[in-house]
Amino acid sequence: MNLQEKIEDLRKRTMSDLRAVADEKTLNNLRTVMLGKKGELTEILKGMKDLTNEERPVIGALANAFRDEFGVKFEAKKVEIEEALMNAALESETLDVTLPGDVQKKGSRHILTQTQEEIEEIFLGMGYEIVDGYEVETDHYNFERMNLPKDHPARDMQDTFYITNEVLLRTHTSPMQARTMDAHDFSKGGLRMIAPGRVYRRDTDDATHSHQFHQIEGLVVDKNITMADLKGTLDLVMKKMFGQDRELRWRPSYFPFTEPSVEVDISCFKCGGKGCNVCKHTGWIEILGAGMVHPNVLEMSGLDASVYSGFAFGLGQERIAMLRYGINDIRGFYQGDVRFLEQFGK
Ligand code: 2NM
Repeated sequence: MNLQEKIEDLRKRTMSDLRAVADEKTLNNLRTVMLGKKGELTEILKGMKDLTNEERPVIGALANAFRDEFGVKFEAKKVEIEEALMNAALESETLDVTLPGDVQKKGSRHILTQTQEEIEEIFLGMGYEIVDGYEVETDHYNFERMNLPKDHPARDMQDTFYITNEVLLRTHTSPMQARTMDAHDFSKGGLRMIAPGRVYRRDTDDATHSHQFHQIEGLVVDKNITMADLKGTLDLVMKKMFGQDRELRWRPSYFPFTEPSVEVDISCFKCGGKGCNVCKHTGWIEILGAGMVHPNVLEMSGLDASVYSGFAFGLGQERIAMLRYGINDIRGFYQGDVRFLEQFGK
C-alpha cells in the first residue's frame, strides 16, 4: 500500500468511525487517535519531510484536505451529540407549565394584631416608643407603683390571678410604664411611650368579658405637661381611628394612678350622634380612660412631681375591634375559628 492509498484508507476508516460515534468521550478519543501527538494523521504529516519533491505536494494536499474534512465533520458531530443530549434532557425533564399550581392559602394578621399595629403606627408617628414586657409581674410594679395600697379594692383576690403573694399575672400594662419611667434618663428629655399587650383579670368569661384581654396604655412625662396635652393628643388619635368628624366628650372619673381622671367618649361613628344600636341610642361611645399621672406615681420613679408632670391613658383593643367591626362576642377573638378570622383578612 503506498502512502496515497494509506491516507485514503485512513480517511475512509476515520469517516466511518466518526459516523458511528454517539458520545462526546468517544469523539474526543477519535481526535486524539488522529491528531494527537502520536496520532495516525500526525505521523503521516511528520513523514512528509522524507518524501520526494514530486510526492510532497500531492500527499500534502491529500493529508491537508483530509485534516480539514475531519475538522469540519468533527465539529458537526460534536453539535449533533450536544443536540441529542439536550433533546434527551428536554424529553426526560418535561414540565407542563400550563398545569395549575398548588394554591397557597394565605392567612392574615389577627384582627387584634391589626388593631394594635394601627394604633402603634399612629403613636410612632408622634415620636412615641413602643414598649412590651412581662405578663408575669410583681405585686410591687402591678399595684404598689400604681398607687394601689395593699388594702385597695382593685387588689382584691377576686380580680387578680396570683401566683404567689408577690407574683401575679399583670392586670394592666402599667407596670411597663413604671419600669420604663425608672429606666428613662429625664436629663435627656421627656418620655413618650405606649405599652400594648395582654393582661389578666379574674372574671367569668361571657360575651363581653374575658379573663385575658389586650390593652394599650400610653404615658407622657415631661416638664410642663398639662391636661391640654392629653386632650389634644387623644382628640387627634380618636379622629385618626374613628374619623375626622368625631367629637370627644370628657367625663370626670377615678383611677388610683391618675388625678384628675377622666372617661372619654366619642360621638358615635355609625350614626354621628343621632342614636343607634352601636351607641345604645345615646349618641356616645365609651372608648377610654385617662388622666394626669398621680404625683405619687411620678415620685416613686424618682421624679420631682413639682417639676415633672404627665398624662396617661388606657384602652382595650378588643373593645375597639368589637365596636368597629360589630363583633358581639369577645370569645371569637381567642377561638381561632377560621370563619371568624377570615372576615378580617387583608
Ligand atoms: C388607664 C386610665 C388612666 C395609666 C396610668 C399609667 C401610669 F403608668 F402612668 F401610671 N399608665 N396607664 C392609665 C391611666 C390607664 O387605663 C384605663
